[in-house]
Amino acid sequence: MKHIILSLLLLNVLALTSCSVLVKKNPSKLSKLSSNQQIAINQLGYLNKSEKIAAIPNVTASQFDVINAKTNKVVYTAQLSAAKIWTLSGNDGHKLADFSEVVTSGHYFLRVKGVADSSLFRISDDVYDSLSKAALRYYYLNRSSTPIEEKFAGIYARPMGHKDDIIGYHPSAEPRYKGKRIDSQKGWYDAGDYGKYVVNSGISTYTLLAAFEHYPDVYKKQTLNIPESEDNVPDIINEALWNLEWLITMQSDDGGVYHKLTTREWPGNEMPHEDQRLRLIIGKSTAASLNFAATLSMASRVIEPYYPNKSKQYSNAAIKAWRWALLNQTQYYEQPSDIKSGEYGDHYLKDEFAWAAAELFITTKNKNFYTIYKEINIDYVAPAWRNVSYLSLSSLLFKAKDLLSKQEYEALKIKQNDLADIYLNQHKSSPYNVAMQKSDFVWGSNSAALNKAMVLLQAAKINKNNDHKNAAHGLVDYVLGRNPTGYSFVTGFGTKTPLYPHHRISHSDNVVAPVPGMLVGGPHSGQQDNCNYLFNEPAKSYVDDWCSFSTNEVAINWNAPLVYVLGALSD
Ligand code: 9MR
Repeated sequence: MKHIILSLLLLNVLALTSCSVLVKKNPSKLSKLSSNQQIAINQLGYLNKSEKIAAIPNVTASQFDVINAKTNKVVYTAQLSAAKIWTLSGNDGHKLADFSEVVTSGHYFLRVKGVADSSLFRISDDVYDSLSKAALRYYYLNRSSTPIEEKFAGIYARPMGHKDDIIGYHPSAEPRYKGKRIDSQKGWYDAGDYGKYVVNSGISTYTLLAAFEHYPDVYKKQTLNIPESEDNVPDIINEALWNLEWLITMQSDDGGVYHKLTTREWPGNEMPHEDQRLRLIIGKSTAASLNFAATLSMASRVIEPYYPNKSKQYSNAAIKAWRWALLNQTQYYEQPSDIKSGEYGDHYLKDEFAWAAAELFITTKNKNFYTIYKEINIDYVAPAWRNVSYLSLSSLLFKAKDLLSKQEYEALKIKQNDLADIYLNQHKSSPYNVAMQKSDFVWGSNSAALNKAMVLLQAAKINKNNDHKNAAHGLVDYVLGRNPTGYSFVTGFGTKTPLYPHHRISHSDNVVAPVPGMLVGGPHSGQQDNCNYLFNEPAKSYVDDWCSFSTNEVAINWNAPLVYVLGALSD
């Protein structure tokens, strides 16, 4: 019952009606997941022409029906697959139902003898539209240094948190600035905490801007109802700019870039405006400088038509950061003993050097950067905050065709296709039809899924290969409900969604429903928190509880591939 009420509330929330609100959240009550007895579908629905798969509990029945919910008539009947076991989710087994042949828009459900009907789902080419907006609006709702206004945020309005105009320097950042203060406003909160971290901000901002750079028509049409929506700049760029304007403040006058801006300890479980602890600029690192160089360089070319002066400022700043990194190649971030906030430490920076070199090459057109890039000679895997090698490949394929010889360009294309093929093979050989391997069930596994989907969709676009698109769909289905937990992992989107994410704002805002459009980290076999997990299998090691920062937190670098993938699918 509570679930139905919450779903209705969420509908209101999404429509931004200001219904009077509500009661303080109760602490989470764990309930044994019963997904093994339920049909698992993509709870948002399926695009008209996409592959359509559902996972059925291991019943004896051998066929399934697709039923039109309006007419109650069976529109499609087919054989279930043989029983399969995905060991990453246990040994109960399941069967797959493939109803890709149903392409007519409408509301449907699945019926299989021996198990409850599936929940309703839609087939339509707009099934992802509202999520695509909400996933981007998450960034607005998590802005620092500004009040979040009711006319844009409805029930999620809140007073300004962290003006960040008087920030101290930790000795690890700039000893010569002891006692000085810096203005470091704007930016997004990283995750469930209120820190701002350059390394993670970089990849997140890049991914949003890449969505625009690769699919401009999708985002030129999209309005998000954010304060800048009335101007003539696409909203995704305006949103990215909020963080870029913070990032630019993190550069020291010598060109190096500070690692992060946080409090010494984690903030309390309180709203942003209630967190009055002193915030500090902490560390200066090669990783942050390179990440900054890559992101600002890329941003400079994307915003150029809209903000020419800023564009110039960003590209100069990027070059300055690159030069500093060349002179300080191993200034790794080491967490000072008095600091408890997130570390984002990384001692392997070949990929960061390569990414920055590639972006500087594309933006400045100076081929020396490409020579450096080639000399670094990196391997590519789906991106993550710690491994950004693939971002260079992606940018070069989309933006450097005219700057490279045919041979050079083709060589990059093959590398990209090879990587996409690895994920395609994982998809095809997976008993669950999803390209998720044991090693993907890390902290933030849902972003591992969506970053793989991004690689696959780029391959599909570049090589016009529909198989790659299907494999990407498999991963999107997985995140939105066709998985062994039965959750759609995005707050407010699906029939069973996280209600208690590790997100301080949602935890303390007195609104029952969490901020919508946030992707939670997802199953993580490490179980690196002290929560009560009901399952140990990697694909089921998830708990919808505030305490689970290692499976139920949200983060800007996790939502970014969600934004990208949904945009790419609507292209
Ligand atoms: O996403 C990060 C993950 O890869 C690390 O394993 C984890 C532990 O160091 O930290 C994650 O990032 C967190 C960051 O340190 C602080 N803000 C919240 C981030 C998401 O949990």
